[in-house]
Amino acid sequence: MENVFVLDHPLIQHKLALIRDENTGSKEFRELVEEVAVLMAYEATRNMPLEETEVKTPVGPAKVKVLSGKKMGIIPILRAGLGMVNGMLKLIPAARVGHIGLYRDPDTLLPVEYYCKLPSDVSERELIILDPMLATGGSAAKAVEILKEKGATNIKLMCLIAAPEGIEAVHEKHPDVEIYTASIDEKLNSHGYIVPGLGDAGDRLYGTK
Ligand code: U5P
Repeated sequence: MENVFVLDHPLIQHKLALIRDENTGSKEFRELVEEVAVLMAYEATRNMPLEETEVKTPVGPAKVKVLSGKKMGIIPILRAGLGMVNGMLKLIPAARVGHIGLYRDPDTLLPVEYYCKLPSDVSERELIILDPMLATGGSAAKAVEILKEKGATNIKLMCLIAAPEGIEAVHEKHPDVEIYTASIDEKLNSHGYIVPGLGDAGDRLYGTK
């Protein structure tokens, strides 16, 4: 599949197994989601551009490579996306964080924006949208649309688990968006939940139901 990257690092897969387990409580669930986000950030930043410079070690000058100062933005979709923010920031501390709040209209089933606060220079940043679950893809596609309306051209999407339907829905409208996921699951059920998935990510993170 083009522009879809399944991150199959053993640590990511092991932690995802624990995250899926219904016996994993909220405290552990939150910790694991944060840890997986660190590992996924490591994988998704593999192609960040470097530039050469020089530092002086105690022994002498050394030619070194440093990040070429590409500006990053992390965009969690409220509320489940919040669970991945701190993990991402551990590896990319200089990233700005923008928040997009979406809910699903019960009649039309379409995502409706209720909150949006983004860095002012979002069009110059490399953006990573966070939502643990890419289910119907409605939320993610809407978030991409909001960011593109503000001039963003470089957008990635990071989720723990994706449904084939969600990947298709996002790429139908936005084939340029790279999708990073730890697993592509079987399907959606009639309620829009990913099967087997992990349940409702927001509820499991925050202990609501
Ligand atoms: N969601 C879950 N678990 C699922 C499916 C969806 O928590 O099995 C959440 C996602 O985190 C997302 C929202 O924020 O429901 C709607 O997803 P989507 O159908 O717009 O992709």
